[in-house]
Amino acid sequence: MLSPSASSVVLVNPNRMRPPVAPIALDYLAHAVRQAGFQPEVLDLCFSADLEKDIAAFFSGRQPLAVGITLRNTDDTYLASQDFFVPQLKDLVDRIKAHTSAPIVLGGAGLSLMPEAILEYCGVDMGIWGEGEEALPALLQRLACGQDYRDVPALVYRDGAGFRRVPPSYLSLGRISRSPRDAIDNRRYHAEGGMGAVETKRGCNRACIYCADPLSKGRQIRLRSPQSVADEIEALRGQGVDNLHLCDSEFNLPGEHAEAVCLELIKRGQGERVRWYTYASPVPFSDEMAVLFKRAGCAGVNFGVDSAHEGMLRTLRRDFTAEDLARTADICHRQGIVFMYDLLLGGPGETRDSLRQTVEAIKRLSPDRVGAALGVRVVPGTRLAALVRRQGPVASNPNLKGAVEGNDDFFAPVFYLSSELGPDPFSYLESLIGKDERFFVGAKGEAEQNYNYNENTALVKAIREGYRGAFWDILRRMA
Ligand code: B12
Repeated sequence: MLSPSASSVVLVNPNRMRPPVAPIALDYLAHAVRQAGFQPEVLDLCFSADLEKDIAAFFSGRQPLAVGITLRNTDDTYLASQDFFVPQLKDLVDRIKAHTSAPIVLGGAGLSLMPEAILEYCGVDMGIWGEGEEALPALLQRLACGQDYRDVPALVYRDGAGFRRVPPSYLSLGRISRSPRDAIDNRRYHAEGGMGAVETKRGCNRACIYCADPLSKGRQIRLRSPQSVADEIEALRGQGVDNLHLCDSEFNLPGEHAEAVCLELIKRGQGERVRWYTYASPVPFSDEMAVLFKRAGCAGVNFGVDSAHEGMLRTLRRDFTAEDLARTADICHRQGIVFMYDLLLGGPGETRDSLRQTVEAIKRLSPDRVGAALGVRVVPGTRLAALVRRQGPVASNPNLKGAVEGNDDFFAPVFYLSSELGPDPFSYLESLIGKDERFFVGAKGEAEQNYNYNENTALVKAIREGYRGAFWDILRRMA
């Protein structure tokens, strides 16, 4: 029996979706645990051809202090595919347990949406809910000294028959030191996934009823300094990564921070050396901001607009109007910004009429691409989940699709699809889109115009052929 190494911690990436997306979380966490005096080792299973063999080989001769596993996505969030990843996670946990007795800790954006249910299902006793840079080292310190860890911020731990959550203390991002981005193979992810990743801030203070982000990143916006963002981009460029996707939920909230980051990139001449893509809100957006984006290297913006119907925007609690969508589209056209409008259709109160109005309005605004997702994943802890509960039992709710039987806590993928859309809303949406090739739909496998990035073989092939950039923009350029 090996004695545990008091300082080593294994960080595991189980995400095997294609195209591959770099597990930036492990680059950040490896740095944080190293700073705290521990020795991180990454077991990245993304490219593994034989899981069992690679896990066995990795743990042979190693007995770490703990094993941290990241769960980025609980499922692929599309009604058309409903691919649920938690069973795969359980399988991985079982395999790892067969090779090490080290305690397992789960974390990640997906885990944070329903930590207790996932821990229970996977047979794991500890998880970190939200950010890991302080919580994970704090937990490791307690484990290393054999001390009680039940007050570590953001810890979710088994307590008798159930679990308890310790409240998180959201990080001030100026306080944590910048990751050198050297723990994962960013070069390979760029070559096979077409882009790298960087964050400029965390948290979202908006009230969108369906959104999972505040559950994992908190409601308070915390900014990174533009200098540290630019330094990190330089570190990635040093690894050959010159196409990036920002990992902010929406880069231009707040607008001044986005502009400050752009100014720093422009000052350093990075605008000519890197191409980056981002999610953004249609408000605030201006000609001045668009010009800064472009000069700073922005190659495309995906605006999460959800709908162009005033009533639906209010129901979803978006804080902009259909008029704002028109204004932002005008600015993008005028300033030559390639942009996508991402729609989230079928939410509470959606009718055939509101759907038609949205599709018609969006066609008129003429974004370069449109994402049309029909069906809204109900995430526990959101206002949408509370609304669904008020509508009565899950299994007999006519507005729900997916795993509705015996799934009252929305653990397996369940989707809101307004019954007011009538029978076969997918065909109706298709008929509204018609032959307009700017529209993407969330589908499965090799379907045409598929912007589900789960086993998207068309994208994998394009990236192999040399395409780089955001997936939606690669699909656009391939057309
Ligand atoms: C940017 C983004 C994308 C970009 C990624 C670009 C890139 N190059 O990285 C693109 C567009 C490609 C994308 C695709 C998808 N995405 Co996405 N994406 C995001 C977004 C906005 C940021 C992700 C990110 O990297 N954050 C920054 C890192 C540092 O944060 P983090 O991973 O959460 O890690 C922190 C903590 O969670 C924690 N932590 C993480 N791991 C661990 C492990 C341990 C042991 C511990 C202790 C802690 C810990 O500490 C970390 C540092 O603080 C998130 C929402 C969000 N704000 O996080 C959605 C999000 C993760 N995506 C989501 C989804 C569904 C997808 C897709 C499945 C959609 C699809 N069907 O195509 C694909 C999956 C692709 C894949 N291969 O995994 C969902 C997942 C929801 C769910 N139910 O699980 C999210 C939460 C969005 C949402 N609100 O619904 N995405």
